[in-house]
Amino acid sequence: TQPQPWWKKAAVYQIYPKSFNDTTGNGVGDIQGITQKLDYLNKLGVDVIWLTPIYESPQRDNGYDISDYFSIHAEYGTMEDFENLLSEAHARGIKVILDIVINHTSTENQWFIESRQSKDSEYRDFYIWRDGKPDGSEPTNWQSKFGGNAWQYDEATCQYYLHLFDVTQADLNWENDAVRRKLYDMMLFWLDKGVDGFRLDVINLISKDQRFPDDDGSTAPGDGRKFYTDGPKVHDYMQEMNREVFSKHDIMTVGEMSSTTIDNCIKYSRPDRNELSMTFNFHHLKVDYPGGEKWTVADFDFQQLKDILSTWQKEMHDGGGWNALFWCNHDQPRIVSRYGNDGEFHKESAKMLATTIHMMQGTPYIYQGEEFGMTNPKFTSIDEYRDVESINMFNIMKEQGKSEDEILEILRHKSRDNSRTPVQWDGSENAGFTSGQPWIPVAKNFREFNAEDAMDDPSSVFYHYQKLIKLRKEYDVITDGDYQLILEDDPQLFAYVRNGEDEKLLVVNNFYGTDATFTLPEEVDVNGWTSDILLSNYEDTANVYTHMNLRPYESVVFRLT
Ligand code: TEU
Repeated sequence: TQPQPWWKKAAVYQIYPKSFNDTTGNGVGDIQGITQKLDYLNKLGVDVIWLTPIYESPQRDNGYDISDYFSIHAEYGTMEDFENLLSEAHARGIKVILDIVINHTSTENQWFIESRQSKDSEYRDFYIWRDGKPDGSEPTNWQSKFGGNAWQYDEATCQYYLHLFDVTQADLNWENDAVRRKLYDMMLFWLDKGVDGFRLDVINLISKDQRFPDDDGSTAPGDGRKFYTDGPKVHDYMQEMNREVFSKHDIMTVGEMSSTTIDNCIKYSRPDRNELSMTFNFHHLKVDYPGGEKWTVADFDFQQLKDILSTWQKEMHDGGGWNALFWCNHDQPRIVSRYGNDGEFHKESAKMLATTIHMMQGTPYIYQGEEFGMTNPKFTSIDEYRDVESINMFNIMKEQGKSEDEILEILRHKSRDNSRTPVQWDGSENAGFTSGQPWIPVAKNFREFNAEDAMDDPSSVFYHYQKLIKLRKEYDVITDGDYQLILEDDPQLFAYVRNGEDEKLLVVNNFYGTDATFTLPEEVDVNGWTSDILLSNYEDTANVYTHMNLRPYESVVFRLT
């Protein structure tokens, strides 16, 4: 049998450099700021750090709009700073993976600048150019994910280019061999420097249906997703990329999969298909989108959450795929403010949520600040927002006739900026993030929740994450066991069993701020087994796994042998 790949027992920490740690006083985080915090990350126990894009970029979408794949964005530092970070991380046994954005580039990228100049440019076919419809309107009715039509007319050549995201993020033409070759060479350049893998941005959108049809609107008006999500050639491209790039190094790769399916994720991540190590999907983070609508305020649907996570656990396991496990990233509101409680039960609920996801099968990801329970900032004015999507949606909702108060309430729950406020390192000015003016306001609760206080408190959320990371290394059942949801219909409990060779884990989580009772169902056959408590978020949880009275947000992990 093959040895297990190292990333199956790893925990990954996501860094959004802009908001992580500023050493120069310009209000923007930087690479040296990351290097300074490596000891902190080492203490947490993470094995890998993932940096969201650090390449040269006009920063319309905070680096997801790359203008030069081969250089470092000047505000973040220099190539030397990056090489130094890499060697300092490696010296501590921490691997570094880069975010690679290859569905699109910035329109300031040299390739696009040349492409737009003339129809004869040698770079013309690097992007997706089309004539308008006979009446001059856009080639298709597809909507951009950031609002508005996904095609932009360009006067120089009287054609439209496709941009699934912002108008400054032009989609690359993956049908063109030369594009793919250039991108593979670029990835090899970073691997040669010693990076340990990639997070691939919206990688399941790269293959477009070349007929470019209009969407009939059956899912949502102008929803073009079915014509480019997990598109016709995407698995061929992944296999080619694996052959040309990944297979040459011992690395991990994680694909960000927008609106994907389990079948596709099994294909992307099953080892014998030689595509990716694992996949991110977002279905469990859409259970507060009633009728698929993100831009509205709604409670999360707890039954749906259990159902989605459990289905993915089971089917990815049975199909031989591998999940990335996560609650938070730079596009999602903070989980403790969302499915937890950021008031009275902050600590309990933050720990409970962590346990729920970390005891599942897959590789867990922790987003900066999550490890001590950072919350949504609850901004009260549009002037505090920076995100291009939030600002676009603010304007669109205003045009639709919503009141400003209503829109601000929606943004307080749904904006991507909820997770992009500076990391709260301590209780000093600007939360210790910068000595200057932060590029986005610091959340007002930084004196209440910060890393320094968490480090000083043995019962903090930080040490709970530290334990979870350690448990994964100690107990193979976390990595290998199968998954069984129990008490499926319980309105308050998310309970499951992980079945290993000769050990089991019983994980019981109360998702609400009121008491709940748990009775072990008969289907879990553990007669005569003994139990240990591996982890709990209350100090005095009794070691009785057959029947329990759970307190608000109580969460317990029993190991049965
Ligand atoms: O996000 C892709 C994506 O589909 C989303 O999570 C998106 O942000 C969301 O649907 C908007 O509501 C990735 C990056 O993570 C994101 O930050 C970038 O803006 C986007 O790709 C474009 O590169």
